[in-house]
Amino acid sequence: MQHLNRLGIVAGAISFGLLGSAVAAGIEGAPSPFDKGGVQIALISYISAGDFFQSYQAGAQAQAKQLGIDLRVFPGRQNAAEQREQIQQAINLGVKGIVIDHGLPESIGDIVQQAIDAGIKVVAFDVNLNNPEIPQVEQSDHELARLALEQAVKDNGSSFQAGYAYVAGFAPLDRRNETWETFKSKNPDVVEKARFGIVSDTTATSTSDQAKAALAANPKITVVFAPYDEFARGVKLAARDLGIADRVKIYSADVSTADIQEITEDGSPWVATAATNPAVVGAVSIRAIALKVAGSVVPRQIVVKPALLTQTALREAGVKTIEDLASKLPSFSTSDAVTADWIPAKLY
Ligand code: SR1
Repeated sequence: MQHLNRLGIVAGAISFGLLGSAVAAGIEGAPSPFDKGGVQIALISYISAGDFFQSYQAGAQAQAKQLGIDLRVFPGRQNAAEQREQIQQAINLGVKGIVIDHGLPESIGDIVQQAIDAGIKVVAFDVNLNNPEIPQVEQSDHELARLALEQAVKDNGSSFQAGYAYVAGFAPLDRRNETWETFKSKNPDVVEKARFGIVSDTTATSTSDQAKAALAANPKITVVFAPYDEFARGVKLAARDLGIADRVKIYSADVSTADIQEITEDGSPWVATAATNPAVVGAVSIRAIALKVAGSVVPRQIVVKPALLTQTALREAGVKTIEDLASKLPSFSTSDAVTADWIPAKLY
């Protein structure tokens, strides 16, 4: 009966969108259970659309493979109920650890607690579950926003009308928003004239529609702070459609090969972004959960530091892809967060 139940659960997991898994051998000299290999870990995302999250997942998969982890990847599809269901599936599968990648704390807090009560280790990336048992990986969002805004002042001075893309409720956007609020209070001649943004499975195009209306209604906006690459993509589209790409400058977060192409193309209004390498953040998340499962002490807050990437610097260095960036900026391809001598940490 138990066997039948288990089969039923696995079939359910597949129908709810389990993406895949890879099993590898154990690591000699690693602590249990990594000495044997095939340790089941679930990566459960809230957002599965967009370059950042695809690259994050690829980095997580690469690091999992190096650790002999059988990684079960559940794509969230921006659906809180589905993410909750997937956490339940992971509990039923009997995984040793779960990485929760984004999400809405109010819809998953209790089910995550059930996982912990069942002895499953949990690590969160960019979702505040307010639980001392759960380390949180983040990209130093305050610093990331500060880097982008300092560049905005360097380029435009400290007196300008601004547009701002923001959706409340996502931990990284909320942290970046704190920096934006502080920045405005320190720079009273920076006036936020319009605020917009949508997080959905079509974030860029939906945000673009809103940005278009905001920019058309506020023709004196010269700077847009759009601290998520899908937002920046949407604002860029809007500026192009309105024919104002030459008088608006966009400052963002995140980077991908597609973003680099959009930033460096002729006449692009997207002039700077502050970013980590999302693949490295994915790898760090897997290392954190591996250390938790191995019984090691893991810090409560795990930070991957961002770098500022300007249009000028990318063009001058001839950077066309994330791989170019990683080879020209070695700190971009690695992080020394949560490592151990038994963990291979080189992704490239
Ligand atoms: C809706 S939250 C989007 C952000 O999550 C990650 O932290 C990325 O940096 C992205 O900007």
